[in-house]
Amino acid sequence: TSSDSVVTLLDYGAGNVRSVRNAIRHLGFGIKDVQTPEDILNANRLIFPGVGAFAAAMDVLNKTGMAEALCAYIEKDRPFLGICLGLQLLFQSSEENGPVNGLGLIPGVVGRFDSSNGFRVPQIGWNALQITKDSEILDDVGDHHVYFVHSYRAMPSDDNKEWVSSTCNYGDNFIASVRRGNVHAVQFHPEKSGDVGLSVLRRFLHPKTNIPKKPTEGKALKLAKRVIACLDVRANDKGDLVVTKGDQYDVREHTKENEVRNLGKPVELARQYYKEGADEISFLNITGFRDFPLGDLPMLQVLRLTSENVFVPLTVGGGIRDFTDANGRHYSSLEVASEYFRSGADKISIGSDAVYAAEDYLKTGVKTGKSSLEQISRVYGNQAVVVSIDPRRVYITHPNDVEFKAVRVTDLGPNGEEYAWYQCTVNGGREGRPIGAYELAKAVEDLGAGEILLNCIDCDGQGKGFDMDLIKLISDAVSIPVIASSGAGAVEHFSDVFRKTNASAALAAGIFHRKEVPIQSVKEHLYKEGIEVRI
Ligand code: 1PR
Repeated sequence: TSSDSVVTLLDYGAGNVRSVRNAIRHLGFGIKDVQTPEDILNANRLIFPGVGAFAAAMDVLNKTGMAEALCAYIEKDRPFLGICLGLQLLFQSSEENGPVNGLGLIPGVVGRFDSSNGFRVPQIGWNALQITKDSEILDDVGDHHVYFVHSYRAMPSDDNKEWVSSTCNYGDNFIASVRRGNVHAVQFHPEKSGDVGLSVLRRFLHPKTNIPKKPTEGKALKLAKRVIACLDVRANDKGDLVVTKGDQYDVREHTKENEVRNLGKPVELARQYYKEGADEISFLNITGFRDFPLGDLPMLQVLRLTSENVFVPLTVGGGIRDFTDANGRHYSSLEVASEYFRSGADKISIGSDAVYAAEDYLKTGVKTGKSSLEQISRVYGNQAVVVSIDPRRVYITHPNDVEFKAVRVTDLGPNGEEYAWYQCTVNGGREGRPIGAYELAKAVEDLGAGEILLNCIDCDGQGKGFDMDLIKLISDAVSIPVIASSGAGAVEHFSDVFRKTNASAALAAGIFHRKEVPIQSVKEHLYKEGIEVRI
């Protein structure tokens, strides 16, 4: 490789930059990792994908002498691309666990989004840019959505207007990208923004080639509702990892052999859904509660292979908890999660273990900081931690019959009951717990969850639509994003859930696997209905 086709990457080891690496390689470039400050000064082209928390990142940069080298490199107008925290660190300071000083190259303070005006924090999802000056690398973005995931943002002002190249609206009008000469930085994730994102990286890597602009259909205006494809994964009886799908969580065929239903191969299906326009892919290792996930190397391999050419966010769940193996070796849930992140996951999802953590928290009122949820969100940020809830509907005649939050149901119960509460379960729906979905959702938000994946055992695989009563209850109760799941059977179910509830995303499995309703049709339907989606 000639030095022209090598890009220098500043990875200080705080999180998953695997997807940035994969995207660079996908575009035909080699990678040289920064080991010393001199590597920064000698770079031809430098990419800085900031991950983790602002203070921790500045600490590393200061201690290693990289902060000084970065400032010198940027002051010399050398080709630079900062991503996410890699944009924020260019500013004077941040309020994240602070105030903490940044590199001080751009005037302004990075502050937290205000959730009091009804916007959910973190901002997770595909949003639109207002391009304020020519930035070259954004030439293909135009009217398309790009993927953001963050709780902090920098604001445009008179002092930094010479830098700002685009803004984005999410309650506030915040800085989405900056550019001065050869120095670029973006708040969104080009490596997770599909084809449009890859073109941002391509234009940075090949600045002088005249790549024609891509035509755009539709116009991105605001945060889009996400459509997520979910792959429930487990080993079948032969030991092969397959995508399966249950009816109310029962994944076995009702035949004499009683085999695990096999709907395809995880890596292939994920790729296909990415190409068809899925905004995100989730893998749920549905037997992770009993099999230790790090013993389950195939799942890590699935993530590694998928992230090589799927450039939208990947979530993985199943079995994230502390574990002691047969040899007495103890693994913390944080180690398990770290292994998932290193293998290409952007978010991890916790089911059973979050239920136990919430039960303890509600009992004692004390945040111990020791639960998986708390530990992982402290290290990787709230936006990286999803809590998956698996509730089952329990009908009651009167809301005061239980100590948990009940709702008046749209469809009466089998004995004419007018109310129901939603009982949380663990171990793939096998065991009911003394906590409701409402109580759980509020508790895990307190404990640091950044998003909720809301399933419903009654609706799973039924194709009769989402449980609106449940989704409304939960999406109104918390201020983090809620993903509606279970029961999608037709495109109208998606428009329904977005009209009638405050869900930020809708997830489906069966209809995609059985090719009954392609993702593209869901998107087209939502678009026609005037619901903002990424086309
Ligand atoms: O408890 O941390 O080990 O996590 C286990 C994870 O596996 C949880 O997220 C739990 O939801 C999931 N899980 C466990 N057992 C099953 C099962 O089906 N037997 N799958 C299971 C749950 C529901 C969704 C499904 C939607 C949409 N999955 O994944 O994809 O209901 O389906 P549909 O569109 O076909 O209706 P832990």
